Amino acid sequence: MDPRTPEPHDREEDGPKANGPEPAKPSKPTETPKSPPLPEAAPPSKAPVPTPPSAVRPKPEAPPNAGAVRPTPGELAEPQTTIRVSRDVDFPLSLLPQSLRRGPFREDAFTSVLHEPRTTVVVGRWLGAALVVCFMTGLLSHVLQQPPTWLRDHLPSRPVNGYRVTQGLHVISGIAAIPLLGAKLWAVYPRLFGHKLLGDSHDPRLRKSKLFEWPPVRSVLHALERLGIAVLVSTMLLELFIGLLNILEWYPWPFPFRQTHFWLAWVATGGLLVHVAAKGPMIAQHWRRGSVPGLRQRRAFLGAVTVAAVAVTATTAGQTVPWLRRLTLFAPRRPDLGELGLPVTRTAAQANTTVTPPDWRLRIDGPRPYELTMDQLLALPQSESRLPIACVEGWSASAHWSGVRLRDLLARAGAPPTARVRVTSLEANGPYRVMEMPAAFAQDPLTLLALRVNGRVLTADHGYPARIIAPNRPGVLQTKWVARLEVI
Ligand SMILES: Nc1nc2c(c(=O)[nH]1)N[C@H]1C(S)=C(S)[C@@H](COP(=O)(O)O)O[C@H]1N2
Ligand SMILES: [Mo]
Repeated sequence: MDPRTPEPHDREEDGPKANGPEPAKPSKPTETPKSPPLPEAAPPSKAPVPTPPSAVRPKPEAPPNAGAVRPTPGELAEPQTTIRVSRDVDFPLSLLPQSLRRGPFREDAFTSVLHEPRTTVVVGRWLGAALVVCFMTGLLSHVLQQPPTWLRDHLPSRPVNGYRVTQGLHVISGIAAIPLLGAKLWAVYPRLFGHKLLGDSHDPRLRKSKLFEWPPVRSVLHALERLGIAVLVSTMLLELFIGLLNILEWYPWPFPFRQTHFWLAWVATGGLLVHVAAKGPMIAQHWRRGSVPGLRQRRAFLGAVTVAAVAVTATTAGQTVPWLRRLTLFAPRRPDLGELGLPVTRTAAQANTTVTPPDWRLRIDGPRPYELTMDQLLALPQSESRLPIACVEGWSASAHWSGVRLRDLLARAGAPPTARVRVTSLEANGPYRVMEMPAAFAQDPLTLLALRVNGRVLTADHGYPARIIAPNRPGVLQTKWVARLEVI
């Protein structure tokens, strides 16, 4: 978005229609001095404080609609709420040597009235909500995928769709956060060049606590604040970026995704908490509508941001929300398309399990180890479960599975009901070759060593000869091509 787009005549209550066609009238310059102050009105026109000529950049023309604004009584009484009045307070850049005031460092480099606190607070609230959901659901996913020892035996296998819902929310809120973060950064980025946001220095509390932005670092505290923002913005961008690439199954980096994503989340969330605390007074001041005049552009901008966030969400959420499937435009997968009505993350060809060894037997190790051929497995009582595969990448799909209850197989090996189980795949290597399952999942009557899905024998891609399917589990733990179960 071009920060310069909203022209002076396009601000406040009067739209471009009222002012656009207006021919340049000679009366305009004379109107200027008595005009009520506008956001970013040229300070010389107001000039409550005499300023050294060197600090004043001559403005070629006054705002064209200066006389057309209909300020509310409140605005008249407190005109400073929306403008930069006295440059010694509002323009720390006056401390910047004149020779350096170029490009974004120019006083009038940012013309949009939307670089103001109320806009940043509203977008920040949405962004904050998305990030909180994303962080909490991400933690849950992490814990379910790799539980710490102390928690391992307390994880529930219900609700059946638990992981499906939380991971769906994780990816949905993460995707929605991208346009929201973009909008937030756009609203505040003049700060990067030392500009203050319009209006944010008019609260006496804030004015006192504000530090000048030039020189770039004025004190240790200021250095820390700026460093904090730098860490927050960079980790947040990186986090959302690698998360997005992950759902596209693209890993163009040398570091391990999951651990990096996990630790970046903590750093970013820590940075966010510090940021919210530091901006507390400003956030509180602008939390409610009416803290600054309502701007038509703000409403339009927030509307556009909402549309963008809803659009990216609606066109990707179909990968997990069945009734949004028809809108699926940008999601990497349509879960209902694919062999047996289920997508495939890692194919048999990739895992080199296309051909099952002719002497394949399921081996169950425990107090009374034994082996079963496929015929013997099929001769055991078969159970049915309707369970989803919920991939960490955000897609999920429910399917109808049938096979032998895992707990029956384990009991036959003499496993106590509190035993955990280690499952090993035929795959020679791969990050999900070996999986461990806590007792609560192993004992759940819905957990199967599945042999069939959606009425047909498993295909190689879906895990033939046998695979695990369990409720409330991340997809990566629904091990395919099972060779061995071990009571542990
Ligand atoms: N042995 C093995 N099992 C595996 C995987 C794997 O790479 N190896 N991938 C898992 C992942 S990431 C998912 S999402 C599900 C997908 O199951 P599907 O391919 O049958 O849809 O299988 C899981 N089972
Ligand atoms: Mo997955």
